[in-house]
Amino acid sequence: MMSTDPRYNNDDWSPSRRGNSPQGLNRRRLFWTARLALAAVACMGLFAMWNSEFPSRMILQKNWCGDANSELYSQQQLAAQKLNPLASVVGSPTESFRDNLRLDTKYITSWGSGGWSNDVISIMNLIYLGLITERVPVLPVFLPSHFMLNNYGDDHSPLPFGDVFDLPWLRRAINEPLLEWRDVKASNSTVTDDIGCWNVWESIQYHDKAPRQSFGPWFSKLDISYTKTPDWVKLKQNFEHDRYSTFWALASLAFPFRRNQSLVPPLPNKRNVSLPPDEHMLCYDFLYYVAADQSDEIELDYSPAWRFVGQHMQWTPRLERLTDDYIRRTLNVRWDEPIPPFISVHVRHNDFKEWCEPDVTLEECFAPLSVIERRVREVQDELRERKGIEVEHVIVTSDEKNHTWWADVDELRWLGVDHSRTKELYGRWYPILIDAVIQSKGSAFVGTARSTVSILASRRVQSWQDGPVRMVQWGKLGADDH
Ligand SMILES: Nc1nc2c(ncn2[C@@H]2O[C@H](COP(=O)(O)OP(=O)(O)O)[C@@H](O)[C@H]2O)c(=O)[nH]1
Ligand SMILES: [Mg+2]
Repeated sequence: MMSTDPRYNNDDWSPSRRGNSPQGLNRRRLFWTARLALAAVACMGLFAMWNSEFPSRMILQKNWCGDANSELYSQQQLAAQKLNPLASVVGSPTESFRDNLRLDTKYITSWGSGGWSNDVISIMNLIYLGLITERVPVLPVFLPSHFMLNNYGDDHSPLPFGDVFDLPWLRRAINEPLLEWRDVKASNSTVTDDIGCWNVWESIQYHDKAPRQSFGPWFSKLDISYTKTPDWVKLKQNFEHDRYSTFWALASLAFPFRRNQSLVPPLPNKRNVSLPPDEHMLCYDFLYYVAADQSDEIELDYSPAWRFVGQHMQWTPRLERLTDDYIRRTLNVRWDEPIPPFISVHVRHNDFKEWCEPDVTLEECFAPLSVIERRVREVQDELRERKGIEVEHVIVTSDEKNHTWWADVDELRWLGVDHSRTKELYGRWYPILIDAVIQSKGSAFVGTARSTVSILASRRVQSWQDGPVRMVQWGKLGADDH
C-alpha cells in the first residue's frame, strides 16, 4: 500500500520510490539513526572543542544543537563562566578595588612575607581556605622579601603568580575561579583603599606584638586596619614553640556567627581609620602557618592544602620550556633529543646556619656531601627495586656560592646548573624558579630537611613523578645517621 504521509514522499528513501517492504523500513530506520547519531556526535564535538577553547562562544553552539542539550548547555555555561576570571569581577581593573567587586560574589585574600617557597605555601593555603569558605581567592604577587632582607641588590620587581603557575590549568583542576590582584585593582592605581583584615599573627606567636608585616598591602595600595583573631585560632594553645592555626578556625571567621562573636576593637590603620574585618573581601595578615590537623602537615601525604590545591599548581608552559633548555644544557642533550631521567638534589645553606645547634661548627652543622651521597644511593636503589630503572644522572641545585663546595660536587660527577647569565637574561627571580622546576622533574629527589624549597620539591616529585624522596637531616654532627 502506498503511504499518503507526506514525510515519505520528499526524499530518495520515500516509500513511493523504494516501496514499503520490511527491508525498506529497516533501511530507512538505519539511515535516520545514523544521521541523528552523526549530528549528535558533531554537536558534542563542537561543544567540547568550543567549550574548552572559547567558553564565551557557547551561545552559538546552543543554537546549532537545539534545545535537547539546553540543560547540559546551561550547566556548561555556568561552569565556563565560573572559571572565567572576568566573570568574577565587574570588569577591567579599577582604581579602587571595591568598584570592581561583584555584589553577588565574596572574596578572600592575604599576603606573603617570607621566602618565595614560604609564600607559595601561603598562597596554597589561601586558595584552600577559599575552597572551604566558598569565596573567590584574590592572589597576591610574590615580593622579593628574601632578596631585600639579604641586600642582594636593588631589583625589587614583583613576580605575578600567573607568570609562574598555570592559572587556567589550576582553575580547571580545582573547578574554582581564581583572581590575581592585577585583575581587580589597576596595577598603576594611585588610590589607597582602607580595609579591615584579621590579624592572625598576634594570636599564634607571642614575640611580635603586632600584625605580620608584609610589603603585599603596600604594593596593592591598601591601608589595613587589623582586628586580632581570638586566641582559640591557635592549634596548640599557649605553646610558644608552635605557630600553627587551623583552616577551620580561620574559616569559621568567614561566617557571621563566629565573626560577630569574635569582634574586638580594631587597630586604626596608617590613615587613622578603624574598620572591622571586611565581609566582602575577607583578608588575613598571614597564612603560612595553617594546617588541618598538625603542624608542618604540608610535608605529609594527607595534607589537604597539597591534595586539593598544591598538586594542581603546575608550572606555566613557558617556564617548563625554558627549564627544559637548561636541563638539556646541563645533561649535554641535544634540543631534539628526549631528556633522560635524572635525580634532583637540593642543598640549602647560607642563612640556615642560624638553626645550627650551639657550639657546632658549620662543617659539622650542614650535612657533608658524603651524607647526601648516601641518600642519593637510597633513592637509586628504590627506583631500581620499585620501577626497574637505573638512574645515573644527578643534578644538584643549591643556594651555596662557595666554589670549593661546587668543585667537590664535580668530583662526584654530579652536575650543577649554569646560572651565570640567568639573572641578566630573564631577571632576578629566574635562578630559583628554574631550579625549582628542575627539582620537580627529577625521577627521585634528595632535599634538605626544614627547607620549604625542598619540601615543595619532594611533594611535587611524589605527586607528579611517583618518585622516591629523602630529606637529609642536619644541625649537628651525624644528624642524618640512620
Ligand atoms: N637559585 C637557587 N636559589 C635558592 C636555592 N635554594 C634556596 N635558594 C634561595 O633562597 C631562598 C630560600 O627561601 P625560601 O624559598 O623561603 O625557602 P627556605 O628558606 O629554604 O625554606 C629562595 O627563595 C632562593 O632565593 C636553590 O637551589 N637555587
Ligand atoms: Mg624560607
